[in-house]
Amino acid sequence: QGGNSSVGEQVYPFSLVSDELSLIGNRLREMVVSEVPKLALAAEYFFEMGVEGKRFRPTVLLLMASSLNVSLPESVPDPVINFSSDLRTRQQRIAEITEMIHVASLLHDDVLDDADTRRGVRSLNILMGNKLSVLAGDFLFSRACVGLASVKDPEVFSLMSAAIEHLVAGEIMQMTSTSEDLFSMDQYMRKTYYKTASLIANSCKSIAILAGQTTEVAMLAYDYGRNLGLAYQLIDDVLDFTGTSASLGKGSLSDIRNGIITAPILFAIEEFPELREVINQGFDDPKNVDLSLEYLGKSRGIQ
Ligand code: GRG
Repeated sequence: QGGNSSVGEQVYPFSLVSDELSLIGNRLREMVVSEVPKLALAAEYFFEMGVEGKRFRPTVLLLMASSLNVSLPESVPDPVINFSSDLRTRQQRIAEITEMIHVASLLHDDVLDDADTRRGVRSLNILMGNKLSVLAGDFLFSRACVGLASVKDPEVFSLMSAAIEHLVAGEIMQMTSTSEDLFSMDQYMRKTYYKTASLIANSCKSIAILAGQTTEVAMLAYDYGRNLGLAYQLIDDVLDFTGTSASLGKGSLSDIRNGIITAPILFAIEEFPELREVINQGFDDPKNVDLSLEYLGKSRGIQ
């Protein structure tokens, strides 16, 4: 982030909106102020400098705003940042709220998965306990709702609310998958839409609606966000499979260790059909754990 927006031919998307991203970082820290000190401490944990994450969602949304707002009056000098300050401010709210919902879901996710690391540091559930982590996530959701109300657009409110519901649905799909679901690529894509892509799709659509774009353009923004979100989660799942603990900021192969079957595992099963049987038999038996890690290790060596 920061610095020149281009080096040679390459343009870094983050630097096109780096000033706005730091504004959003400040706003997020302001939005989680609470008179209950322990809650404020917990809620701001993943908004601190150094553990703020990649800010992928706000970056996409700000860039989407830049590309869609340009069809509004031509007199405005800088289409990237200073388009119409009121419109741009409302779109910044969407970027902040989206990031806040994302962080809230990470807090809950780490409790559900009993994760000990997040963003390369100790997860909040390890640091302050599961109960405080859940409550901090709830607090962030309620602050996100307050932010959403300030945007004053009922359609955007319902799109973003649906995205929150989809996060829950995706997580439940992941938790309650039958063996057939687990080994189905279709089901994997469905779960991935709910768990990851819906939030990006619906927030992109919200940016288009606020820009006053037609229903057709808003749907294109939605499709763009949906496809980007699906690709993002696929890459995240591949990295869990191919990365090392040091590069990931968490243990590698953590999905399979948690009983979660992702696309790369499905592809590994195509290569080693015996792996399906081993996974089916469960990881309670250390022999199965060793055997499946051996298959996965071979598969990882091939790609
Ligand atoms: C109570 C509304 C509510 C939700 C709870 C736990 C849960 C339901 C949903 C979790 C969904 C989840 C964890 C999806 C994973 C999405 C994902 C790709 C996370 C990693 O995103 P990055 O790489 O992370 O953008 P950083 O750390 O950079 O922000």
